[in-house]
Amino acid sequence: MNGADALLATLVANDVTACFANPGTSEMQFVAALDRHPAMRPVLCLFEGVATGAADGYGRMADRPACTLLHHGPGYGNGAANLHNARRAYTPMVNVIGDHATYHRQYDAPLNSDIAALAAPNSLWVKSAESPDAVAALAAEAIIASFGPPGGPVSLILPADSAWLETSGEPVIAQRAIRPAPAGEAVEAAARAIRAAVKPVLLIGGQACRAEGLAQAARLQAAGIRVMADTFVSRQPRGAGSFAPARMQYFAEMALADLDGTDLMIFAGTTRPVAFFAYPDRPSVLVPPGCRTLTLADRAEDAVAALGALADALGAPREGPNQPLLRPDRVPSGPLTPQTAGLSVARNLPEGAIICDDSVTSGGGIAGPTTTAAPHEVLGLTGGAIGIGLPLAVGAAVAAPDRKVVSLNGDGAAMYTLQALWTLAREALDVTVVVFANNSYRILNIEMNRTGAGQPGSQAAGLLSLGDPAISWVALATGMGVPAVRCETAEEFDRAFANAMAEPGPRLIEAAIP
Ligand SMILES: Cc1ncc(C[n+]2csc(CCOP(=O)(O)OP(=O)(O)O)c2C)c(N)n1
Ligand SMILES: [Mg+2]
Repeated sequence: MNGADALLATLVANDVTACFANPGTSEMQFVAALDRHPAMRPVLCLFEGVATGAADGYGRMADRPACTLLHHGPGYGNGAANLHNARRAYTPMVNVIGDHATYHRQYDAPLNSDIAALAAPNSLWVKSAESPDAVAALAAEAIIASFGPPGGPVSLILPADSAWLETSGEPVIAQRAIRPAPAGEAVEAAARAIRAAVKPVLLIGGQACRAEGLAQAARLQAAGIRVMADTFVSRQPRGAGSFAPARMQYFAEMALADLDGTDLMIFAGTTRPVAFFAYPDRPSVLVPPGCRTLTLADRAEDAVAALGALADALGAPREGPNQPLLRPDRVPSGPLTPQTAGLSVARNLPEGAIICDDSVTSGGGIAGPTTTAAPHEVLGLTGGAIGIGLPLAVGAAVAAPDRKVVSLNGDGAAMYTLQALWTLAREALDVTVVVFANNSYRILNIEMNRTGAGQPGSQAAGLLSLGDPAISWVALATGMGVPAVRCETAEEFDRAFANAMAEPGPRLIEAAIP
């Protein structure tokens, strides 16, 4: 048994059984050891941003970490944007980063870098296994750290000699920490504050937006408290049978207008909301002036228990409002827009589907009608780094092979990590990819105006347009083995989407929207 075996044995013993990998020479021992540990499923990703985003999607759906296999600092660096997103989704994930043999580092060979420094900002925990005997215990430590609570990515650096040298020893089992229940005073204080408030709002995020949290939050809504969810949520049930909280608006002035008159904001599983960006003369903090704020449960605490206790304390009904099943009964017609596409998604989405949302300005068209679609779940962009919609879908489909996965992407967003299409085909994953092809970074055209940067001239407009040359998503997808169709009308999209929902396997729909 060598160090790589020790690592795989401990990962598998702790139920870490998926590895999204892009290997190099320093990882050859790990790759070879995969043959001796068949319980680990290796998934080749042709760019590290795909591997890290896939591990995020897997972790969100499985509630336990996948691992990645990354090559030195540069491999890690390529995966950093989606690790940033995963950190802000609090997703458990174990990055295994191959490094030079310990004695080789001193020679500063081309791939030498300060991996620990690179990994630190997006890792809850970073350590290097400096000997093969250290590997198993550190792997268990890494897994524990990734669970938090709240969870997040961790990074285990594996020098090549620690992987190839012999070691003995059993796999180490990690004990997962549980979320502490919030203090009784927090619940009592929240109940008191709500009784005294005129217009209280409960803001939920993270764990509070999962099914159990939503059910408790719905009880509070039934008791007269307005419940809102964070703008971007890691994983949230939606559709028939789920409580649909209002959402914090994206733009600061709209958020504050929506909150007008609110005199109390209580946070569960999240913190005080802030604007996504600063704009000249616009506020950063999305709490109305004079409004009191109070934390019921922070991100590490058991927000579900806290919401339940608060609902009990306020004598809320046992059950709150749930969404009905109301599917659009007619095929939408006319030009294809995000709105007509949303109707088609709502009509055809199967029960249990998982939507991976990186659809930027097209998202609003889908969100509305799907609130009464068949029950499904949505994985959102928690860290603002676009290019997650395709990788998330890879990981979600590996974690939940019996569920249909739908990946919704802006054309700009999809171009960051389009290599994921190849992995979808290679692994025959049941994923339908929609690319909203408006040939534009549309949101940035809106932001150009909002930031007061002025009207774009031809140079500036060129940086916001994807139209010249136009990207053929059908060519890109078929070139990587994914069957694809382009739709230009609402009817065409409805048919293509219905077909994709009816058949298993990867599909891409290029939605040509104006
Ligand atoms: C990693 C990363 N790089 C750049 C950006 C800045 N950015 C935000 S939205 C956007 C363009 C989105 O375009 P697209 O996906 O086509 O959506 P659309 O606005 O057209 O709906 C860019 C480049 C970002 N958020 N993340
Ligand atoms: Mg676009």
